[in-house]
Amino acid sequence: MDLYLNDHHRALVKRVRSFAEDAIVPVARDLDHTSTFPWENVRAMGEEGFLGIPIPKELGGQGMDGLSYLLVVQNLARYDASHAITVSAHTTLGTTPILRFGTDAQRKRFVPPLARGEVLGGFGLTEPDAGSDASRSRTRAIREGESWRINGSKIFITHAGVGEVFTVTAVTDPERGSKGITNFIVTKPTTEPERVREVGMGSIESEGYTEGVRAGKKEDKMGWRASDTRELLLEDALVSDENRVGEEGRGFVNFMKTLDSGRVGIAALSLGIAEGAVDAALEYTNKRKQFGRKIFDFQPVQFRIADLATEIQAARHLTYHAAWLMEQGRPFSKEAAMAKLFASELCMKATIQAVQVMGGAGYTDEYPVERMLRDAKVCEIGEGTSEVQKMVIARHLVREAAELM
Ligand code: COS
Repeated sequence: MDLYLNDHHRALVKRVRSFAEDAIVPVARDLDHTSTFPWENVRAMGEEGFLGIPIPKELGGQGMDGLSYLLVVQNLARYDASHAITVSAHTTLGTTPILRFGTDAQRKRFVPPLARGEVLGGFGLTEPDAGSDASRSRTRAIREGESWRINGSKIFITHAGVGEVFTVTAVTDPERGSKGITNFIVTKPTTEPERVREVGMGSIESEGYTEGVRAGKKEDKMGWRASDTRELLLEDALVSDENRVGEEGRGFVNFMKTLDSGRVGIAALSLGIAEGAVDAALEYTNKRKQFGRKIFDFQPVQFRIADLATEIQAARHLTYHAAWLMEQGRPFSKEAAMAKLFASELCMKATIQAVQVMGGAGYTDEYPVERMLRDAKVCEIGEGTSEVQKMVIARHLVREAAELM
């Protein structure tokens, strides 16, 4: 009996882990070294349905619950975080803003190819002067008849190169601060059309691309190296009002709501990295002998691993609880921030400790833990730094205390 998982969830976990062992483990090290986007595996994940888990079946998705989606992200990250963030950024950031806040016409036009994994999506919030302080957006949208002319630059955007469909924020009324920000869908061709053709993925070319939208330089990152991160440039991009997502002025709040779900996804991804690190440490310390016995038989090693396993269990409860609240339609912003804060800091700690108990071997690329350590760091940064999560939690605490008075 499991408080959270039913038989469908368990079967899905088995399927994801088997996919990861067959398709990801043999290539993860190489993809990381060469910082190569895993097109073959992305296509295969689309065929498995992993790129549209929580999207309704009638829109091309799998119609599964939010926990199923988190289990996919968590169990991919147990083997390779780049694959996990590709699924997570595509689903929560790339697809759900259109699903949740778009019109019927936008949903029918953009969601099915995204949910079937034929094209990749992303979202554009962060800018050179608007990171943690996300409402400081400078990207400007000016109305021109039935269209909007958008100028600005979005940075650190997952899939800005490989992807085709993006929901971005732009200031439509500079006088109104966070209430003057609006969301728009913009489209662009992928930067790797030959690879897309080779693996047999699709394109939304027939829907037309937004003129003036292009990808900038690819980032050379410390971790998540097989995931695509670039600048997304909007240079006199002319976007029809039909591509406005939600009401004018609702863009910031809608992105904050999207980030609440995204943060539970990063918590699941972090949890997966921590589990992967402990898996590797357990296996190695039970094989390697020093001073005439297995490293695992030294009590300090057992204590480290026992502490990590306990914290992993705590992270699992925080993450699945946030997912349960989300599924029930209850407020979960505070719980999402708590799960993300705790799980991301845990995966950093777990990967450092896994490298330590594995000694020299852990520090080489012969084992996956050095990659996991590099992959862990960004979990404390992306979709809101640990400091932002603490701001969110503290603001909720103040509000809750005021309600009690
Ligand atoms: N859900 C719904 N509404 C929300 C919300 C949420 N999670 N968070 C904020 N809002 C609303 C607020 O209620 C407020 O509306 P009212 O003025 O009507 O009350 C409005 O949005 C502005 O909120 P707030 O004043 O809290 O905004 P701040 O500028 O102070 O910013 C933080 C708050 C720091 C939490 C926000 O900017 C943030 O999350 N920053 C990090 C961004 C981030 O994660 N970037 C990474 C992107 S990588 S994909």
